[in-house]
Amino acid sequence: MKIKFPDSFLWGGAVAAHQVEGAWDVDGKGVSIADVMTAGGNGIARKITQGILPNEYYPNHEAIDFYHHYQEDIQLFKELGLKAFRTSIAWSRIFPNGDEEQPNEAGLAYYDQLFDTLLANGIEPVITLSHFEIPYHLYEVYGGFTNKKLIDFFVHYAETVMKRYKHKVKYWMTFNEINNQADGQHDLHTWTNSAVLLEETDNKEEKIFQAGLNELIASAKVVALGKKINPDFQIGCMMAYVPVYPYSCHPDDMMASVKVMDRRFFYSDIHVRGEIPAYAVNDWEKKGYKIQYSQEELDALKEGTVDYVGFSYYMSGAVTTLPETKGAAIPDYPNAKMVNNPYVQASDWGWQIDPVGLRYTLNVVYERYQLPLFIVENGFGAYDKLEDHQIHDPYRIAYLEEHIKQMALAISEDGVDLMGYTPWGIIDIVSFGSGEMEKRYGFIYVDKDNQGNGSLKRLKKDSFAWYQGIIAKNEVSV
Ligand code: P53
Repeated sequence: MKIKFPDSFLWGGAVAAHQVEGAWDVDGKGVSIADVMTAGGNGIARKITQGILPNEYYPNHEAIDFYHHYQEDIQLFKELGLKAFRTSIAWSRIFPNGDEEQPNEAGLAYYDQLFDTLLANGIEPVITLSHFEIPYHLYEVYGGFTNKKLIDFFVHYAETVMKRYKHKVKYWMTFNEINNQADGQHDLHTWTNSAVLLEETDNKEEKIFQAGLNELIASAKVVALGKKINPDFQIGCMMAYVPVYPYSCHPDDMMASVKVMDRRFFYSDIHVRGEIPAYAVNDWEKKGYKIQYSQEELDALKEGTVDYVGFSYYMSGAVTTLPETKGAAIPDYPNAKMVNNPYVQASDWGWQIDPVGLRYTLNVVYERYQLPLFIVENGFGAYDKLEDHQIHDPYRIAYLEEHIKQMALAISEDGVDLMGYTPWGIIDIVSFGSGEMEKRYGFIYVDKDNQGNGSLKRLKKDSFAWYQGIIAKNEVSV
């Protein structure tokens, strides 16, 4: 059967400023938390250094130099037929330290030109305010988002850009994948979500709940303010949804999956409902956590609920309590562990490929919130081979096609209200998790390797023409 997408469906592509722009110290930009992350590798963690060290390689400093290539890149996006392009504003281009009163005009002017170029080519900008790019100074001086001062700094930054681009940008998101930090154990996520580095002696979970709640308060304030700046703004949250299935039908496995999922839903529950969920309040009380919030902040949460739920979807997971299975421990649920799902395959980076999990997620989230949904990231990171100036990437086409089919089924069979789809890394970019260039997602290849060598030349992959066809037809066969 053929399924048609709504005429208004936003087919697009997504990136983040720090993963594409480069020009890390150009036109007055300050150092961001992404600028002190070295290159890791497949299975090798990136290092977070104290300041910029002379003998380290920082892949985001140049990235794919989108800062100077955006004109030609946008021509390729236009040729693809994109209706929307999701990127972020690098906070430290606008406020180099994050705590200034006055913004940096050169940074503001850059995004004027970027948005003007997109609009002139019929492409709607979809903008994330904080995509792992907090000014480094806000870590050095204030210790990141565990400090309530960052709420005001973020609101000031958001107000500045929302006023400046009020006639250019309609779709906004506040904090990218705010729930990555949910388990609080990994430096990578507490750092990139919150500019926080925890000590072994810290109660990691308590601190990361505090940072997350502060971000949720900041986000709600920005939603309310944004609506005053322009009532037509659509302001959403941005979640990483990784559905975690019960590995078996043992009732304890089912319960473990609910618990693990709630820990990640915590963030969108607040974004959407404007209140701290009972399961969290109960948990904090039992553990004796002293999470700080005032009545004024609770009112702000209520007043600034989001218009839509934006999310990324790459993979699913599974959890079990069965003693005979091996898996990774979950700090909060001593009897449960994360295990591989024997029914799905994984990518070269171990990400489990599960298109039906996307339909499942669309259903569960739509039922939970009854708000429009927007898939703002989905894609397949893979090693591509350049042969004779061509890149044949049938694996990427297969991954995306299967996910798009499930998305179509969620719309037509399940009645889900889906605004659009902006696959991740429309053009090859620096991987967030590993810092590699060779974990590629793009429909457009960029000639650059993991060590930073290459001409930065752009080249269309096979997936380019395939995606162009999907957008032009605006329908799929399932
Ligand atoms: P890379 C975990 C689960 C799902 C998405 O990731 C995630 C993560 C974090 O590792 O991150 C998002 O580049 C993120 C992007 C990122 C993209 O997924 O590690 O929003 O910035 O590039 C893909 O393969």
